[in-house]
Amino acid sequence: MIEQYIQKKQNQINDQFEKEFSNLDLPSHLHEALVYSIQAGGKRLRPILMMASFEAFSKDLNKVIHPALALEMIHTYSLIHDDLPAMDDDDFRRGQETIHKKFDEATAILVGDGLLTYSFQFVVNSNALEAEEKIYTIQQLSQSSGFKGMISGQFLDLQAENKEMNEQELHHIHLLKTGELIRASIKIGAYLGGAAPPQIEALDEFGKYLGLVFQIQDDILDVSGEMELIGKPVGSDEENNKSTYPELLGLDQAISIKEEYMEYAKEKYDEANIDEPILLGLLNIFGNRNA
Ligand code: GRG
Repeated sequence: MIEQYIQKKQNQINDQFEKEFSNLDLPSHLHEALVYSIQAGGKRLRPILMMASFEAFSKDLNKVIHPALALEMIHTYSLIHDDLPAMDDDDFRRGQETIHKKFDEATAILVGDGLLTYSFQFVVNSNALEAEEKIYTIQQLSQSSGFKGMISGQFLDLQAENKEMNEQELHHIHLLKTGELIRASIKIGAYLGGAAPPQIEALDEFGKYLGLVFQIQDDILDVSGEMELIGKPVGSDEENNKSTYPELLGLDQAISIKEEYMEYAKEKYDEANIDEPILLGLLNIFGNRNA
């Protein structure tokens, strides 16, 4: 049931992207790179969370579709820039060549910049949103992806490469780099759906911990995959230069922290007092996913 929900939302998101981007009047090389980046797939986790949070309070999807796509554009831009040689220098993403490999570096930078700015234009141009709703959405999107969120998270993460980090520092980086955008997706969805302020507050906390759970599970999957491949105990991979929970505390402790956060997120979900169980199902799926 939850798997069907995810599939349905992924289809809605992909169809809408196709509709919005296929006829954009852009220089052909830039357009090709933009379409390549947005059609590469990806789980569409953040827009799905925003839609699910919205649907806990309202069913008129017209209102949330543009903010949801805007959030996915910001996420896609962050991945494109993260893959650049100046950052993580990756050749593959989502099972295909990264934009700077397939096209060139300048195009990758510009597609990333374009996606970020277009995301805000997208929200502003939506016919389904009131002025106040546009301001709220843009405030949340810009804060979570900007200096107070993902940018500082990414900066601290790059700075910490090859350095020892303690649990508190790692928690802080996870919150900023991954957590804030996921948190914003839940918060925007609830607000646009018409949630009451105490419900938004409880779901904000739910989103914060869901983001942490997602990142820890990502690290757990990385380590388990690596260890399976090379048959070494956790923590012995000298080539891995980024700190993660499994590296810092060992796999068992990382799993128990993830489970503790999942419990806390569930408590906050209960506090929000909503009937719709989809968000809770998404927490379970993303916390226990194996890919
Ligand atoms: C360059 C400003 C800037 C920020 C980069 C998102 C990010 C910040 C870096 C990507 C590296 C990374 C592993 C981040 C952790 C968050 C994460 C697991 C991102 C991948 O998100 P998924 O799994 O990706 O939702 P898909 O491809 O499914 O969309």
